[in-house]
Amino acid sequence: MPKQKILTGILPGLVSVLGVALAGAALPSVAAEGGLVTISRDAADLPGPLAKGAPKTHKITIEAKEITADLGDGTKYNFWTFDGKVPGRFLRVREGDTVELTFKNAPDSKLMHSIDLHAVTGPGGGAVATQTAPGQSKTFSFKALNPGVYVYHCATHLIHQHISNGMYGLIMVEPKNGMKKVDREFYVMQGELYTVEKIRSAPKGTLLTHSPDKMAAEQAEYVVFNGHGGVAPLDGSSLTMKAKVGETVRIYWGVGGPNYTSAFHVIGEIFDRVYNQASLTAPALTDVQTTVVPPGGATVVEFKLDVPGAYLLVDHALTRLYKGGLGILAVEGPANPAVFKAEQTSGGGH
Ligand SMILES: [Cu+2]
Repeated sequence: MPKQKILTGILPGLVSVLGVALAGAALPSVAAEGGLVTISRDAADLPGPLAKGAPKTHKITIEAKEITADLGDGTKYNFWTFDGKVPGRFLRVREGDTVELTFKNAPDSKLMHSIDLHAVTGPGGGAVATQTAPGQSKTFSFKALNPGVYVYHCATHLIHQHISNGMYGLIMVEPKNGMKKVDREFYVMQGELYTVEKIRSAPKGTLLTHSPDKMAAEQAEYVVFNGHGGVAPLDGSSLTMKAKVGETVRIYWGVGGPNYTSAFHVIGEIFDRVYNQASLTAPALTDVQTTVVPPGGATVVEFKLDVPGAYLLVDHALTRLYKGGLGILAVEGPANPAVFKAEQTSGGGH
């Protein structure tokens, strides 16, 4: 089908198309096409809450890896990653714990890399201690003094390029008494890619090229969630999550950026609680539609699922939806006509 026909036929009805397509079990896959490696981290890939107890020391090793991978729309990109995934893994420690962090840079890397964790109290957040050449490693330790959910990122010149290319993640410092239990937790981070090629203009299989000029102008071609730059049904897949009616979900939402502030919103839901700016010690906001998350910042939101269907995670600066910024929370379970009642509409016929 000609690209223009797809755009005019599907884009205006994207939400309804997805709503129909995802009511059943057939979800778009996050797996890359053609066997090419995907760096997109599954949004359900994070450790559970920590057991309570005396302060501990966590020995953590993180390795910088430069990987060519599928972008989620059939094109390829040279990602720079922590441990081969975007975002880097969700680190979880407790207030008062000590972290002994060994930072490695893979032998086949072309560049220096490092790590700056916003949970660190100390120069550079660790970046001054971890500027690491390919094949080398550095170790430093820090005490997690302040509870919260913090961004970490590479802080090697050009920092914004290292972040854009995928070097960001979240570290949670749980409050001493932990958080209230929820049924499911998800981990999503928003980022931007600056490519010479316009989005959806290059043939499948093309290795895209980073554009320093577009990065300097803050004109991203792609807005990615967990490094995934595809929008189902335009590109065949999106970042997907699954849950059930009756469950309460918590989403840790961080922005690597490097430049765009996110207006985080879930289409069809209302956040029952927002831990604004990822502060876990201030009282949570209640009943929030959209919450603002700056680059290098995070939020934590919770909501109960009352009605089955597909709920779209977006940056409500909605131009970015069409640049790849889409997550789909597919909720299965019995209909709940007391809360929502509608005739199923055809997604394609509008
Ligand atoms: Cu780096």
